[in-house]
Amino acid sequence: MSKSTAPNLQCGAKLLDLSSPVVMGVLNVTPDSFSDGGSFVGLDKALARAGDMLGCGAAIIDVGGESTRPGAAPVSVQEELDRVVPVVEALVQEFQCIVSVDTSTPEVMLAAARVGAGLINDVRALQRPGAVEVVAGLDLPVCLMHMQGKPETMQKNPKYRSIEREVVEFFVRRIDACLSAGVSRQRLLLDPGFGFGKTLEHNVELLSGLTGFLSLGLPLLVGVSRKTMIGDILGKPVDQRLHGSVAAAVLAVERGANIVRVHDVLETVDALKVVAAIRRRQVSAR
Ligand code: 8Y7
Repeated sequence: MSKSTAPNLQCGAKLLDLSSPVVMGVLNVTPDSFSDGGSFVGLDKALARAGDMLGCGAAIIDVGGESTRPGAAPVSVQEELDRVVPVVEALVQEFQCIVSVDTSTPEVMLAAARVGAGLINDVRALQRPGAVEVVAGLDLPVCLMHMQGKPETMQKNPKYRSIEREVVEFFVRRIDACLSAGVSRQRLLLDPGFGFGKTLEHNVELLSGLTGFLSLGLPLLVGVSRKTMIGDILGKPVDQRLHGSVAAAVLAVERGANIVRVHDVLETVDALKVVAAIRRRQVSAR
């Protein structure tokens, strides 16, 4: 078992306790989101969905307005702002939770921070022009995710000499870029980016060897929920990947993940409560 050594994370005005693993609930606000068909585009629906996930025990709501699914239509800065910022603002006002913004766009990072976002989740690890500078001017943590290639083409024959080594090398480069720009180490989280320029074998190797990333000394975020890797293992479509996703989340936490990004909050929170009870070697109903 890997014991978490992650400290608390200051997320703007709120403190995220990472002494035990927490669940981040996915809130897509795209019209083309693959697993919820864009059914949460309206503000009311987004708030209701977030409220459900918080009631089920999510600690963070991750709001995303850009689909990174291969072949997804690109979104303009203005459109992303229009989709994301009102939802972030409403969530911050309505709920006592940490709102994460899933974006690579500096303008969206800035606008979301201004309305109270507590975390930046960037699948491009602040590589868009201006992103690292904008984050340096904010006081928020940021998740640096690994991706090989670009969303449009990343699943066309991804190749690595050694995936674990290459992902670590990427993390080291991006951590250095952040430190150079004035983003302190205490603000960084890492994510190997399951499914982002990776075959099934690559994903399995990464999850199996997740403890290898702990040596970087930063909190780990993992997103495997409903992904193709689960579907490929099971031979099942996206609406039948719940149990496989929960199993993968449990294994990620057991290997040291501090945050798991999921669609199915209730089921994942229950599974992690059982994990926590076994870790404490005591059982208590709560
Ligand atoms: C991840 C993510 C997605 C992930 C982090 C999906 C936005 C695809 N996946 N962010 N975003 N990690 N940090 O299937 O694995 O949810 S979008």
